[in-house]
Amino acid sequence: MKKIALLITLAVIVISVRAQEAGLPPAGFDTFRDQAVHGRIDTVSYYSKTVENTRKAIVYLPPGYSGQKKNPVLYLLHGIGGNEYEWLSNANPQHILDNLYADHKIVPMIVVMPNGRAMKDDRPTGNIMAADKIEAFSRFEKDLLQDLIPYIEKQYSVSAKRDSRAIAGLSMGGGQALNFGLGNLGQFAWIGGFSSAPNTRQPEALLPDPSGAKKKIRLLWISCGTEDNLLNISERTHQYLDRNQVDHVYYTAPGKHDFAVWKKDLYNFSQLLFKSASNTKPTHK
Ligand code: FER
Repeated sequence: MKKIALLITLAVIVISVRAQEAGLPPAGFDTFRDQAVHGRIDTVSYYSKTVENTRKAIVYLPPGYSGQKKNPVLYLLHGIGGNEYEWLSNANPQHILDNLYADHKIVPMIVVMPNGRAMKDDRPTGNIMAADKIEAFSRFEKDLLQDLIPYIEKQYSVSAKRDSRAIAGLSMGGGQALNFGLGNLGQFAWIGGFSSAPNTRQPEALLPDPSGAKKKIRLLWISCGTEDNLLNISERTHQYLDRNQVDHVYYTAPGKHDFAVWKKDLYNFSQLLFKSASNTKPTHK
């Protein structure tokens, strides 16, 4: 009996270690934990010269945010049918981040969830694939760089260095993150595309100077569910990066085009942010 119990225990340990290696989050990673310390959600409005309108964004402030210490910032972008609430409504990013923080697995960071459809009526209504709406996803580059980032850096206690600025997103937001991040390596050092959509630039346009970019990129993360119809976009980006010897994480795992995949992406990607290779321990505690 004891032997069987021991074997079962060992099997459970082996399976859970394997699961961690595969980047599978533990049960409860995305639910409110009573004993964990908690961050705070703000809704902000900023004036956009790009859109000539007031626009909204959701801001997650890490536990213990006081305005004393300068924080790094992750800009986290939504998909074609989403808006600034999409992550919050579907993924509990605040619980994922609070729990990771409580477990000393992430550096305290501000996470800004903007509306990436830079046009006057930025709601995902009507035909979300309409040309003017798709165009607005690309116009968001200017809004982000010239309107939103300056606002966030004025409003909050933020480290404004490129080494302290990350951009990631899902699907259309993944395409934006890769296009804007790799297109502005003077502004972003940590870049992630989750299940990136066809708005992702062709590899040669996305990264025309791989050897120059290599010196600046701190993290380039490309991920996609293996049952996602858009897998070819991530695959072509990954192959170009491999051909040009640009270090990157290519994470594919069973999954479709949905939040089950993107929650895992946030869980894994956020743990890599703002840490140096030689010091992968979180800086708090
Ligand atoms: C497309 C298929 C998917 C496309 C965009 C998407 C612009 C975006 C999906 C998403 O954001 O979830 O052909 O073209």
